[in-house]
Amino acid sequence: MSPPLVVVLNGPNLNLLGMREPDKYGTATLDDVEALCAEIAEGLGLAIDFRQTNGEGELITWVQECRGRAAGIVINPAGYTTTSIGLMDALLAVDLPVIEVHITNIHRREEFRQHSFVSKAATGVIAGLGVQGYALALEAMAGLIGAEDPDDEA
Ligand code: DHK
Repeated sequence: MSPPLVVVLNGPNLNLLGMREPDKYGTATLDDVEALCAEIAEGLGLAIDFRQTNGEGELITWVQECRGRAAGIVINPAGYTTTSIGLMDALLAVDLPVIEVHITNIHRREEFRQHSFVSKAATGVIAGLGVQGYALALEAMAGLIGAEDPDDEA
């Protein structure tokens, strides 16, 4: 049986990770985050499809395409967290477990970052743990979708 697919989506400006405000977002690049996710996913018996876009419409289309294809979605919506009702609606429409990740603790930051439309569609939210939040999200997702650990005896 093929491993369950978790789609890991990244919103605007996350392509700049590593050089973007490293005091807040750290020095890991998005390629580093993808490598971390791939390693964790393999250990959990998950397949991942890891993507980034700066476009709101593209992000919404990718969410829609998860229906019937993916077992769950991990998403860092970045700047669209606080603005995109369309993204929230797409996440509600696909009816899959959704884990929202923020590298920074948005609740300690400016007030305008603190209200998330995406949280209305999220099963859970991880914020403030740096890029390790992605690894934790995949671990939580494996539990939510009942993935089989490949190292476990049958
Ligand atoms: C990333 C962004 O790009 C910001 O727009 C959010 C989020 C915070 C993060 O912490 O990963 O406000």
